[in-house]
Amino acid sequence: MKRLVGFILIGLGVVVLNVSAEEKKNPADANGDGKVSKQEYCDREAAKAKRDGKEYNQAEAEKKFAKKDKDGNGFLEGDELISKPKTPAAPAAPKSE
Ligand SMILES: [Ca+2]
Ligand SMILES: [Ca+2]
Repeated sequence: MKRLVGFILIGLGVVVLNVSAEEKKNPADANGDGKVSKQEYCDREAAKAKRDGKEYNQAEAEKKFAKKDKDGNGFLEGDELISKPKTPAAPAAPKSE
């Protein structure tokens, strides 16, 4: 019986590990609350622009944020964070990220 409990605990541990691996923190989620606020999004856009040597455009970033924020609650969460296109892109296309 003890053995069975051990197996169950190991099983639970594996499940927990899998879940946390799936719920990977979004890189834009600076404070790790699971959603990306407009501030976090803009900060990330600014950092990206800086990295790419481009000029950061706050208005443009806010526009992009508003487009992603489908329910308009001021946070990107759940499906709003998934930016994958519905039709899979050609596998040969290089990733720009
Ligand atoms: Ca956050
Ligand atoms: Ca939202």
